[in-house]
Amino acid sequence: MTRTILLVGAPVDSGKRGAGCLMGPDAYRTARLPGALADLGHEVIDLGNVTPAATEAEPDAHLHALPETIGWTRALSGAAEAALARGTAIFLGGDHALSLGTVHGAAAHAASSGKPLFVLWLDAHSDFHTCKTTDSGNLHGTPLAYLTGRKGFPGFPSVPHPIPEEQVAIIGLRSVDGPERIALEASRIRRHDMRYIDEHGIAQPLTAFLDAVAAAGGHLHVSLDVDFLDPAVAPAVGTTVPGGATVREAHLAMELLYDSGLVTSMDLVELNPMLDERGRTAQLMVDLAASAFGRRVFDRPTPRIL
Ligand code: B3U
Ligand code: MN
Ligand code: MN
Repeated sequence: MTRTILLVGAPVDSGKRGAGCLMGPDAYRTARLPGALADLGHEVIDLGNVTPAATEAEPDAHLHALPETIGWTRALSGAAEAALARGTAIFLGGDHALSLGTVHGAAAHAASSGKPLFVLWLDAHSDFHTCKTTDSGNLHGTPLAYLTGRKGFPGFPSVPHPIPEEQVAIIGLRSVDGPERIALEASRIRRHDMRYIDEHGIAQPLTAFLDAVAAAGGHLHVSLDVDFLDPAVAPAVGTTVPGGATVREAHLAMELLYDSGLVTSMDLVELNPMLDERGRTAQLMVDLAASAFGRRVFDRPTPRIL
């Protein structure tokens, strides 16, 4: 199935302290993401980079770059909603704080289409802190709490379309802080740590989630954090955690996503080109995005594994 794919640059670097993610969108362009998608037959439209909205918000002593992140959230929500009205959107990050905005906009788009929005979070971390529980003060650790409608985000845009918890799946977990664990365990969020993947493979939890999306007739937003991958194959990220997904596990996940035909938007987040080795992480992320949009060795669907 060929699509119209909108590329939206989101050079967000305010979600944590170490700079560099602002170079991500250009790294993806340099690694030929637009060409790779066009080679698959898609119409690719690069909308350029978004800039943060002006905001009156006051800085906060504990939360790093709060006003800037609120400005990004506003701008990216609008940009996401506008892009989704035209086709499938891929957001080129930028750190994971960008999802505060992109998923906010995707939720608005889904609501106006009368469809439920499902969110797949591929990440070492659960990003389930509120502004009150984060120890680091780094807002890239908060989007899933905001988007599911948890309280504790003063100054941020309101969340008129919170994602119901059972419509969220996190896969790849291996670094979860205490308050996040307590909140997750009290939630209906589907969550799979690396041990689960070691025991069952990645296809089983992903296929189960995709079946739920299909049964509900939902839209699917995928948020792919570079640190979902093992740092040995994807070093260009500030928050490396050993024991991540292999290249093959990640490609299989992307191939299953393509086969499902359900993906309506995707974030590529946390790539820090300053930390890369000869562009290998950027290239791997581009290759994964290509798999998610139809690149394959043989033209056949992956057999069901469940
Ligand atoms: N949970 C920690 C670490 C973290 C979350 N997301 C990333 N790192 N990338 C925190 O700072 O909230
Ligand atoms: Mn993340
Ligand atoms: Mn992460």
